[in-house]
Amino acid sequence: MKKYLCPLFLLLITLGSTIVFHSCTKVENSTIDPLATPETVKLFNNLMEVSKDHILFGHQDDPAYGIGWAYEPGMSDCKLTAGSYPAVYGWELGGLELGHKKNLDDVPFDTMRDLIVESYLRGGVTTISWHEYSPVSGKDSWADTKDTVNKTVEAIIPGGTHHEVYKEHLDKVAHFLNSLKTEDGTLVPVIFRPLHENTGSWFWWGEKHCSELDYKTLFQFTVQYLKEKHQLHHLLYCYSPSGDFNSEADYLKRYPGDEYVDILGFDQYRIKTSDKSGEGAILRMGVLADMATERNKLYAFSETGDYGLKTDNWFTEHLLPIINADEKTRGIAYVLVWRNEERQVDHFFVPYKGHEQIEDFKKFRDHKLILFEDDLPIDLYK
Ligand code: BMA
Repeated sequence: MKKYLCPLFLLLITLGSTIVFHSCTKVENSTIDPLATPETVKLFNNLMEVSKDHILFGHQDDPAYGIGWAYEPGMSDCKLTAGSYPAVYGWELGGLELGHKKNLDDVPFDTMRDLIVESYLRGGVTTISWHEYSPVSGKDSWADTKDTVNKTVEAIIPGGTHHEVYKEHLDKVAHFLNSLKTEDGTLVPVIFRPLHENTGSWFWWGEKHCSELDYKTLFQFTVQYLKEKHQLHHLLYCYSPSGDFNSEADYLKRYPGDEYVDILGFDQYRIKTSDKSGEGAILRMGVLADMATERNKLYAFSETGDYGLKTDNWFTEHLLPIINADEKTRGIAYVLVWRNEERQVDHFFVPYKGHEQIEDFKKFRDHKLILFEDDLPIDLYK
């Protein structure tokens, strides 16, 4: 290639994957977006590489608040107990689509943005979920899902009565995602995980509330709209149903398709080595490993946790043996536990200052398989 072309950042499309030339370095782009930013492509490729030997550890809302503190710069329950920030940070958008200044868990979006940029500059990874309020009823994700069939999905896909409202919600999400920039204008890559736990029926996009086809249409529309209408090219998409599938065929039922997913995930709580839940999680990671390998994708344990850490040594005697069970489980890119919320009983998932399981959590971090932010062996964005 001629030298003068290098700074122009050329894109060449080959059979299914893209080669990106950035500062004269050839980089394979295997994400679903041929226009993915260099940092996003690097993140994907580096996670592919790092996940051969390691699993990144993640925590929801980690630097925002914990048990006994909130919004204090530099704080983190992971840092206070295990000695480092987590390598992956989970964030949540619910409420943004209604124009709220804070999300449904009271996290101000302006603070979230700052914390996301700061963690990116330290080398951490951002993943974002979205408990969207129904574009039809305006009620939260869980409303009208128990003894009734919630028809939101069919109303918001193209041609539906509330499609325009859904687009307005997505416009707000796109605007926020597009604001995640460093001072020099670099967009922070985000693992976006919309419409999660869809094979349960506790959210309006759950299994009971929409057909397989309508769910897939909604997921596909969401990706296309953000990518094409909003030209967002710093997203990796994660599909993460609930931990209730037992085979590839099960997983594929509502899977939106290889063109729409970068990371195959699943959510499963309360896993233990001592009962069937652990075996189930191992089996699921195996299913994802095979599917991901065949498709050249990443796979992740997108949410897990032991509510209120009631199980002794949960990190080293349950989570670790499960994710360390075999070659396939060890190939997951990251495992993320949920938030430390003191306003709910038993709603914390990593130990906090003074908690009895700190030693166990430190031992977990010390295992060579596990990476917190300070343990990352390479810059994931270079
Ligand atoms: C759930 C709980 C809720 C929260 C929601 C979105 O698992 O933590 O309290 O509102 O996630 O973060």
